[in-house]
Amino acid sequence: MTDSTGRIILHLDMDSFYASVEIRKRPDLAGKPVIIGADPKHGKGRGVVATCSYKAREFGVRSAMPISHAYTLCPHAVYLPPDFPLYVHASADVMAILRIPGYPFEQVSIDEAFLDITARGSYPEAEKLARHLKERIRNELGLTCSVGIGPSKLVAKIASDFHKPDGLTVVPPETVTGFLAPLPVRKIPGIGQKSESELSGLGIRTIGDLAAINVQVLLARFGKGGAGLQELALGNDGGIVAERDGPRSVSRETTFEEDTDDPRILGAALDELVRDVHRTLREDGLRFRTVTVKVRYTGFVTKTKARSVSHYTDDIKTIASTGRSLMNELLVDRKIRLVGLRLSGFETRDSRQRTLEL
Ligand code: TTP
Ligand code: CA
Repeated sequence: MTDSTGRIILHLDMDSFYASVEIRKRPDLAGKPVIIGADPKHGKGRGVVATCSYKAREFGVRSAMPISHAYTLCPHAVYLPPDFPLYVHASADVMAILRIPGYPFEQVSIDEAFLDITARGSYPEAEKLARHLKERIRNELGLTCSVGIGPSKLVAKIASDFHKPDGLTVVPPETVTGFLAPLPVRKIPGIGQKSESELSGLGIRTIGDLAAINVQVLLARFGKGGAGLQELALGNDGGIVAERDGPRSVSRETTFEEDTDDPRILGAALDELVRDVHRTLREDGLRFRTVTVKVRYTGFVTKTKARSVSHYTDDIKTIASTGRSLMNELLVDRKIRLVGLRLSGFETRDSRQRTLEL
C-alpha cells in the first residue's frame, strides 16, 4: 500500500445526473419530482428506477428501486424513459472541463471522476480550484455537482458524498480521522450489505469502530483482507489517479413484462442483449474476455455467473454461446424477472500494442 501523505485528490460527482440533464432540457420540470427509468404503467410497470431528482427523493424514491414501488411512493411524479445518448453527451462535456493539463485524471463512471491536484500545493488552493470547476459546470453546462477533496481517493469519494447536492467538502489530512469516525461503515465503497452485517456482528458500526478494533479480530474474521479493511477505515486506499483505458464493462439488461420460465422468451431476450452489447463493443472498438449473465428470479433474488474465454475477442458467436451456457446454468425451478448480460475484461491499448508487436 502506498503512502498517501502529501497527495491532494479531488472527486467530483454530478448530482442526480440523468434527472438533472432532463430538467436542463425542460426547465418547467425544475423543483418537481422527476423519475428516470422504466415506464411505471400506473403502478404495474416492471422495470427499475435509474435515478430521480432530489424532490422525488423526498418521497423515498431511490435508484434501483422497482418502478412500481416508486409509483406507490410518488404517483404524481414526472416519469421519463432514459435517453442514454443525451447523458453520454452531457458526460463528455463535464469530463472535458475536468481534463486539466498537468493534473492526472480518471473518469470512474458516466458522472464521476478523480483528479490528482497535488500540484496545487495546498488545501486552500485545492478548494479554490474546486469552486472554479463547480462554477464552470454550473455556468457552462447548467448542471450541479458535489466535490470532495482529501489525501486519498477514498477520502475524496466519501467527502463528495457528504454534502449533496451542490456540495463541497474539504478534508485535509489532519482532519481525516475525525471526519471518517462517525460515519457508518457502509460509506466505505466496497462495503456492502453483507460486510456491513458481518462487521455489525463484531460490534463494528462506524468507520471509527473499524479503525479502533484490534486488527487480530479482523484477521480472524476476514483473513488477510481484514488488515486492508482497517487501512480503509484510516482513509488509506493506496490507489493512484490514472486514466483508464476506456470503459470497464458494457452491459444491458431487460425486465420481462411477466415473470417467465419459457425458454423461447428467455432465449430471445438474451439474443437481443447479445446484439445490443455487441453493437456497443464494435462501436467502441473493444475486445473482451469475460461474459457475465445476471438473472433475477421472482421475488428479486439475483444471481450472476461469469466465464472468461482464452483470447480477447469481439466475436458475436462467442458472446451468444457463452451467454447461453451461463444462462442455462442459472435456470432453476423458478420463474425469471430480469436477464442481464455484461462484457468485461477489455483489452487495454497496451496489451493490444503488445499483440501487434508479436
Ligand atoms: P449516481 O451518481 O449513483 O446517482 P445520481 O447522479 O443520479 O445521484 P447523486 O446525486 O446521488 O449522485 O449515478 C449516476 C447515474 O447513473 C444516474 O443519474 C443514473 C445512473 N444509474 C442507474 O442507471 N442505475 C442505478 O442503479 C444507479 C445507482 C445509477
Ligand atoms: Ca452522481
